[in-house]
Amino acid sequence: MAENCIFCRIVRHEVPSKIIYEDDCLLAFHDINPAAPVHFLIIPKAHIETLADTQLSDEALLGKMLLLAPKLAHELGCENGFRTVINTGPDGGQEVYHLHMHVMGGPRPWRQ
Ligand code: DGP
Repeated sequence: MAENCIFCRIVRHEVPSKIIYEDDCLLAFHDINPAAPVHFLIIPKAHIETLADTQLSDEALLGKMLLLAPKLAHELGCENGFRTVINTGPDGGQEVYHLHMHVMGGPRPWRQ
């Protein structure tokens, strides 16, 4: 856990968020600035800064993140598909340095 990381603070329930899903290793919550009618983030509870920092030992965690995306997208009504995005590093446009997967869906057009 990183003391001042906004997503670690959401994991600790210190900062309010609209939580969709929580288990022992993952948290999913609605993005504060949605780019699509459905836009949520899936994060590991552990503070991993970027996808580029993951190790072979994170294989199961990354698999769980990917498997959770279609399950939650379906539950939130994304019947016609969805987009998954993991921004990584400055050139990837990453703003929050706690690994997160964007899941976006719903009727188009979207903002992005
Ligand atoms: P990026 O690092 O560019 O992949 O995107 C970070 C996303 O995190 C951005 O879409 C907005 C979202 N976000 C940033 N701060 C908060 C917050 O405090 N609460 C929520 N729910 N989302 C946040």
